[in-house]
Amino acid sequence: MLKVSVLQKERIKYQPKLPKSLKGFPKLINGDKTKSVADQKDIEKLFPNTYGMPIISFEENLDMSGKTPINVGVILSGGQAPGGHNVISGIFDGVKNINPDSKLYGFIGGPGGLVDHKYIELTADIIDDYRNTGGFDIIGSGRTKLEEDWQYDKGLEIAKKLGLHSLVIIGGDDSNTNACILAEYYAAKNSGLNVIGCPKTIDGDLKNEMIEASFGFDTATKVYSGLIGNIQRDANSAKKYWHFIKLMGRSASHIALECALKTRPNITLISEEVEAKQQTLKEIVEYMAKIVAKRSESGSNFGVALIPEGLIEFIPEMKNLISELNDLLAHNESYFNSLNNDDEKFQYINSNISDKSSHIFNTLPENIQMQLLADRDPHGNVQVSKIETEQLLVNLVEEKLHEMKARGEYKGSFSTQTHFLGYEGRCAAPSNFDADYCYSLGITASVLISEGKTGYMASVRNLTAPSEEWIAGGVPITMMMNMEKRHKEMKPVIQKALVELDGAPYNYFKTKRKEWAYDTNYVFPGPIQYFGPSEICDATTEMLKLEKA
Ligand code: FBP
Repeated sequence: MLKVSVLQKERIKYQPKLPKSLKGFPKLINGDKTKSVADQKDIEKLFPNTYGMPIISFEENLDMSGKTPINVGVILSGGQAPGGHNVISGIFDGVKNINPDSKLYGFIGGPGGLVDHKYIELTADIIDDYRNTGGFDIIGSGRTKLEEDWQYDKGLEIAKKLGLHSLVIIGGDDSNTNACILAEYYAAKNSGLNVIGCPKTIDGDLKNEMIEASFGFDTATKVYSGLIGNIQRDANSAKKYWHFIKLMGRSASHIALECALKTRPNITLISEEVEAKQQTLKEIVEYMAKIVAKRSESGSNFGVALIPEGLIEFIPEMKNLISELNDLLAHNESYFNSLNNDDEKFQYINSNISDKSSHIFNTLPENIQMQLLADRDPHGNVQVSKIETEQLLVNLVEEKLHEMKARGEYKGSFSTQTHFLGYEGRCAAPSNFDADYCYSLGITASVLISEGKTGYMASVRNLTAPSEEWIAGGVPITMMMNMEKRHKEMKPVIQKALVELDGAPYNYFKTKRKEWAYDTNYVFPGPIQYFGPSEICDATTEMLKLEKA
């Protein structure tokens, strides 16, 4: 039994608000046939059974008669994101509503639980303790990549044993790519096991025309912005530190951009812009040092800089280096790990990457070199959360300011603090928006399941309108796919949504950033509010508001 705080007790009673079409039992409306965002021929060939399906939307219809019980298995995949428990409670309530004899099983510890046959039946007693709570601890999560037939077959074995009609995979772009591959595999085998995906990730990079937001982004950015606001207030009170804050977001800079829009710090780096402008590390450092120096002219030897976690991979020279390291280590990781000491490891790296990358590698401080060589995630990516980009930038900006001082271009003082905001927000109690959105996604998934759909992602749109008017339905996952090179091979994957440099949120930020850099314009958003007026408690992200304006 979980220990429950007073807030949590009250929060458990919260009844998530649902769109009209999900009240009662929705009727399915088939839209137009779909095609993938790119590489249509390749994707169609790889997904003959699940390609081209229509978009589905729901309409109100209260007829619930004659529905047979359904058994469902659910998997939480990848990094935690606020609201996961509400997706699960939505699925649970949805399948029980369809028929009280329906059963929901949770696979333990992520996709690995499916392969290893580790599961629990989720009953009302369990579910009720987790409603509107943060975290994924109801069944745990994991990053095991499902990529081999024997894994899919082990999944089918347990699904048959439990009489499952459907699996729901709650995950980000990689996990939903997996869901799509599984759906195709099981459809090709005529196995009767369907697969539905749900869009999760605090990174906000699983989004497109039909998926307006991944869940967890709203809560996580509210938590980070509350903390950034507190740091800004401290900076503005003490007036003695520059705070360099790295923010999670493995690849895209959505989190940094959203937090900047909410808090107006002095500097926000946007990785996508760095890449588009082909900015070098040196240029980024010069840009930051210039702002530090300019603020010091008016006596402001303090400030706040936001640094997206994924930045390092977007700096062109670093991108090449990391990609070469990823390829090298993907095929030779065990040999590399068997080398005796750091000298041998550095020698091995230097003799197996290009001269240009080797040169860059050798200009980096040793701690960053080691972090770049640390274990890859199961998808073969460098773990950017472990790279101290914030400290690297502090050191380089400091060096630059020394040079400027020597030339008489800078007279201020530069004292720093570094922070990394990531894990602080991933398991926070979901905001009202995420609580409502996730519960709606869960109910949506249950309807798609009861209608025997496979290869679909649950979708809830029109998210800046009151929740009553949200539009629920399903989107074929193949529609979001394209072919990308992963470790020298072309693979079908869901296209990652990066910050759009011609999009409204970035454009608004661009018009404001100079003013925010030199003056002190901080906003202090404070903590998430769960109880109170709707305009405070139910509001969603600045990015969605700007995108939909
Ligand atoms: P998902 O894409 O799985 O949602 O995870 C995103 C993330 O939170 C990133 O922001 C971060 O880089 C990464 O997970 C950290 O992973 P881990 O939890 O394995 O340290």
